[in-house]
Amino acid sequence: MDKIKEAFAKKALPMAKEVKQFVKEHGDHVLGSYTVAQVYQGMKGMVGMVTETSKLDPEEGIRFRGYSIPELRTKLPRGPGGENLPEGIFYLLLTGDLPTEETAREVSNQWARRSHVPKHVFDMLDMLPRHTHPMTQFSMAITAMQTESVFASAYRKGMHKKDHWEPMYEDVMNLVARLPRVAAYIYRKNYKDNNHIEPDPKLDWGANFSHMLGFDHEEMKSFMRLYLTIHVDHEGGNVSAHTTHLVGSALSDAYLSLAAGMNGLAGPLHGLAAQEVARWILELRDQYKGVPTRDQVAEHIQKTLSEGKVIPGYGHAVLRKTDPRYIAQQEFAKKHLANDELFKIVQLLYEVTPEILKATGKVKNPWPNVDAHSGILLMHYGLVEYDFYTVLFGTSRAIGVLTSLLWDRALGVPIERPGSVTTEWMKNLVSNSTPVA
Ligand code: HAX
Repeated sequence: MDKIKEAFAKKALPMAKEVKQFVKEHGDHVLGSYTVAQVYQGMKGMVGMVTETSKLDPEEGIRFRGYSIPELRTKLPRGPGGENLPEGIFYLLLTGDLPTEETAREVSNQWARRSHVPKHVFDMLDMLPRHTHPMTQFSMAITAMQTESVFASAYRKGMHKKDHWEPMYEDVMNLVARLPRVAAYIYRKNYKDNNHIEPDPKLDWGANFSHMLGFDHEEMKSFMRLYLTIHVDHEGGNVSAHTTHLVGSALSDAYLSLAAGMNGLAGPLHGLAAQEVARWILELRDQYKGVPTRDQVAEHIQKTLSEGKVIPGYGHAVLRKTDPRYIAQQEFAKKHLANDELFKIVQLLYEVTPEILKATGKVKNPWPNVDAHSGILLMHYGLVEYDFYTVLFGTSRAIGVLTSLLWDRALGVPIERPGSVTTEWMKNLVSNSTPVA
C-alpha cells in the first residue's frame, strides 16, 4: 500500500467505526427544523449531509479541515514563487493532517506516475465539433475515462462493502492525476491548432498543467498553484460537490460521479460564472474604450439588472462577506499586476457594485465571490479564451469532491434519497397546522 493510501486508511477506518457508533448513540438527536420557503428555495441553510473536508462560514468564508485560506498560506508546502502547492491541500483534505514538503512531493510523484490518459479519450475529443463547449468536452472526457475505473471493475468481480474505499482511492488518485492532461488537450485542440505539449514529469502538478497549456512563465505557474489550491472545495452543499456526492451514493464510480458534478459546475450560476465575469468585464471595457468611470460602471450594472440578468461574480448562496478566495487573488494581483487595465476595472467594480446590489433590497450577499477575480488574472498571463475558464475550476474542484467521495466510501455512506412533496401536499400541511409566529 502506498504511503498516502496508508495515511488515509489510518484516519478513515477508525473514523468509520466511530461514526457508526455515534449514529447508534445519537441518531435520534433533533438537529433543527425548516420552513416551507426553504423547501421551495433550494434548501438553503438546511443541514442535509456530512462533508468532512471543509466547512463554509457565511461571515468568514471557507475553512479547509479547520484552516482558513490565510492560515494555510503559511502552513502548506509552497512551490517556487511562494504559492502553496495543490498537492498539499489534497493531502490535507484527504487525511486532515498538514503535509510535510516530502509528503507533498510524494503526492506529486504519484500523480505524475498515474497521469496516463488512454488514447480513446483523445480520439473521442477529436471527433467532437469544434464549437462544443470546453466544459462539455471535459465532462465527456471524464465519462469516457470510466473504462479505467478500478472501482467499477472490482465491483463487477465482487467485493465486500467494507473494501469499497480501496479501489475508490485508486480511482481518485488516477483521475486527479489525469485531469490536467485532459484539460490541456482540450485547450490546445480548441485554441492552439491541435499543437499539443508533452507533460514534464519533473514539474509539480500545477506547474505541469500550466506547461501543458503552453504557459511556462514562472509567475503564471505560481498563479496556477494558487488558483488550483483555492478552488478545491467549498463544503458539501454547492452544486458540484453535492452532485458528485449524490451520484456517488448510488455507488457510481469516481469517473461517473465527477462527470455529473462537472455538469453542475458548468452552470452559469455556479462555475461558469468565471467565464461570464470575463465576458461581462470585456464588454464593459469595450463599451467605454478602456477603464470606465465610476458612473459608467454604475450605468453598466444598472443596464444588466434592468435586462433581468445577474451581475456575474457577485452574490453567494451561503457567504455574506467578500469571499476570501477573492481576496487571495486580489493580493496576488496587487503584487504582480497592479497596473493591469482589467485589474483596475475589477477594483472599480468592487467599489461600485455592492452598494447597487444592496439597493435592490433582495440580494442577500452583495459582495464578490471567487469568480469575480480569476479571469482577469488568467488574461494577464495570456490565457484569454474565457470559455475555457470553468475547466480550470473543475480541475481544481475535482480534488475536493473526490476526496469527499472517498470519505463517503470509507464511512459506508448509504444511498441518498430525500423525500419530495407536491404543492398540494404543502397546502394541506399548512391549512392543517398553526403557523409558528
Ligand atoms: N446580480 C443580480 N441579482 C442577484 C445577484 C447578482 N449577482 N445575486 C442574487 N441576485 C438576486 C437573485 O437572482 C434573486 O432574485 P429573485 O428574487 O428575483 O429571484 C435575489 O437576488 C435573491 O437571491 P439570493 O438569495 O441573494 O441568492 P441565491 O442564493 O438565490 O443565489 C447566486 C446565489 C450565487 C446564484 C446568486 O448570487 C447569483 O446569481 N450570482 C451571480 C452568479 C455568480 O456569480 N455565481 C457564482 C457563485 C459562486 C460559485 O458558485 N462559484 O462557482
